[in-house]
Amino acid sequence: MSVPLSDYLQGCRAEIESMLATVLPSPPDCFPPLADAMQYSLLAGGKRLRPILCLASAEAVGGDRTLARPAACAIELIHTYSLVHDDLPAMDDDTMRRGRPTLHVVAGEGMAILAGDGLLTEAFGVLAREPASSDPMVVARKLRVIGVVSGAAGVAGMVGGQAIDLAAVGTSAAAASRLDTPEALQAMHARKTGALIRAAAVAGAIMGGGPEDAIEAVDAAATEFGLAFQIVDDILDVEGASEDLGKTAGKDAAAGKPTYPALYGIDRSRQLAVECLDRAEAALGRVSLGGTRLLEIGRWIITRTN
Ligand code: GRG
Repeated sequence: MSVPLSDYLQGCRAEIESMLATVLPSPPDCFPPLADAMQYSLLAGGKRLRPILCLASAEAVGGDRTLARPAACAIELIHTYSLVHDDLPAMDDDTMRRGRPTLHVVAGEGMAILAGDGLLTEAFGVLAREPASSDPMVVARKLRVIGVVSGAAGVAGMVGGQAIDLAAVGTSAAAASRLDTPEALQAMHARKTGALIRAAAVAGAIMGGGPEDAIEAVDAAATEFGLAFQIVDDILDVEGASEDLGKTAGKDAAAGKPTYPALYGIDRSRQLAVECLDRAEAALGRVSLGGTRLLEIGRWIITRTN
């Protein structure tokens, strides 16, 4: 009998938190203020959705989740860097994240930029080094995961999505109109938020040694999870309270950003998120794998309140 989802999430989080606490270089290898800045953002909580998805995907394909743990943590480092940079005055200019003042508020903009750079770079060091093994099979999986993660984090993924989003913010009608169709909005989010969520699941399935059809099914399901995550994020920006979210609520509307609730209304947006889950279920059902936990995580994504 499998454990309830809440216990499962708690177990994954404990595993991830203990690795995150030791994964970054510390003094004397790292300049102390830089080490403090990286730790400040990395160890500030957060749902740890991406690493959990990574571990659960390794298990869903019948693999050992400990092999996926370094990739899970590396992806959380990359996610944290993206939040630090996104919060900068030059981007979203936010003062609250994960229930704390944002890094640039406490450490200054320069140090926040460097901490983000450090988190991103160290993530690839972790992916290359761990799990430490000379087994050619493990080495080949690690190399493939490095390709998947760099693709998702880079210009064809998160960085590219952020650039498209940034270019659509402005006073000109031309800028605003760049994201005002459902297709354009979805394509931007698939890169900006979806790509890393997808990469987390695919990395787990690869490290877990899944067969190709299982990796593809996990990829298809995680693509739906990524979209559902963004739809719910937009809904929470309208309905959530800043204290629950740990970040400033209502920013999208205040900035006049195109969002799912703005395009479809709240009820239809909720329905769209449920439809993502249905498609994820269908994708996982096409191959025989232990996808039940992944679907539970999908349900958590659409019912979450922060
Ligand atoms: C700066 C290159 C660069 C990219 C930034 C993802 C992103 C790209 C910025 C984040 C902006 C944002 C708030 C997007 C909404 C979706 C999102 C990624 C929310 C934060 O992720 P959660 O909810 O955060 O998983 P926690 O704190 O729980 O890890």
